[in-house]
Amino acid sequence: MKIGITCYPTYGGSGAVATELGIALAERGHEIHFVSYDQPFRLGGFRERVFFHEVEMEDYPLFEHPPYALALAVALHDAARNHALDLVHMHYAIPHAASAYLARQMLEDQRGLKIVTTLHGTDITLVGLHPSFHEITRFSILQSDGLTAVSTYLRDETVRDFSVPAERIEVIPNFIDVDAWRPGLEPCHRATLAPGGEKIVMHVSNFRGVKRVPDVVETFARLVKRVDARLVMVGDGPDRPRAARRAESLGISDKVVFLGKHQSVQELVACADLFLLPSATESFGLAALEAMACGVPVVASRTGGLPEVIEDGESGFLREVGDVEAMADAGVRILTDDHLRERISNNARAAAVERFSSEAVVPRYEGYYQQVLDG
Ligand code: GMT
Repeated sequence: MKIGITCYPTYGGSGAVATELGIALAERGHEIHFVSYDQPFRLGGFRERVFFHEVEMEDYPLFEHPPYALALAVALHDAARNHALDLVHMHYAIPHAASAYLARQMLEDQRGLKIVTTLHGTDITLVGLHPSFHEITRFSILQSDGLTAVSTYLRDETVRDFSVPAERIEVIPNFIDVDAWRPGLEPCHRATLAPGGEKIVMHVSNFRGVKRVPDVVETFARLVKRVDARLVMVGDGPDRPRAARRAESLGISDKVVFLGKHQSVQELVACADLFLLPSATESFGLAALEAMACGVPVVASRTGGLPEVIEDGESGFLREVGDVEAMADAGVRILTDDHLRERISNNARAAAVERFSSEAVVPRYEGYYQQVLDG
């Protein structure tokens, strides 16, 4: 198949999954054309059958907000026409699904280009609900020939809030390259991150409000009273200063390090003893899966699609949103009971390999594409 893929190319789970999907599909013989405003961050060097088309944006003084959705539609149209694409796969509905719709309308043979849209999270649960986006989101997802959601939770939210028939949405979970994300990755930076041999507690995110980053600090503050540990914060975003101030006011700044954004996050995650993800909501929680694949036990919120990824007490721990006491208790148990830590670690890795590996999930996308192409 010849497949166009559009995603947000910078840091973020939807872009990571879209890029890994493109790479895996190219390895399976398909021709992949990424269409975006920048090269996806996980694409790396040259790969056979993988092409990148940059969306050209004209900067004009009249445009306080340059019309990216239109420029993307033109780039998708060009890619589809010049490379005879069979389908385009849009990751994150806004504005990608609408741009794909426009691109298809512009083609002479409109029936020749199929559109698959994957719903990732806040395109449905937050941004898409806003009155300025709701109708166009609903319209464009209904115009897609295929729709996937990364969890049953997200499918159900879409059915409820956008009146999309459930049978129109295929649930295909996120996946991970379990060879790239694995326990014991070298180089391990443990000696640098915890020079005194402390336990390493980690959080990785874009530090937006939905991640409840201050809860990471609050949880750690309770935990570090009982276990010698350091908190390693990876990523950046609007709530980083708040989290740093909270660490300061709790008197634990010397035990917390903010590393900022990193390209090779797996090298860091594999060093961790515990991963915290206390989000207000997650449609899936790719960061949790990344930790699990590295055999790192996760303590996360019982919210959204996270219970579909983590089995409480078996492959990690789930606690109520905002219950930092309970999260700290679970974290202490993991860090002080070697037997428990090993069991959770093994189960987490096994779940990643068995249910969420590229090998398990990518063929489901292939099968779904074929179903869409067959009409
Ligand atoms: O929806 C977002 O907030 C952005 C998006 C992203 O690009 O990282 O995150 C969502 O998609 C990820 C990949 O499918 C999921 O793992 C995240 O859980 C989801 N975020 C939310 O639902 C808040």
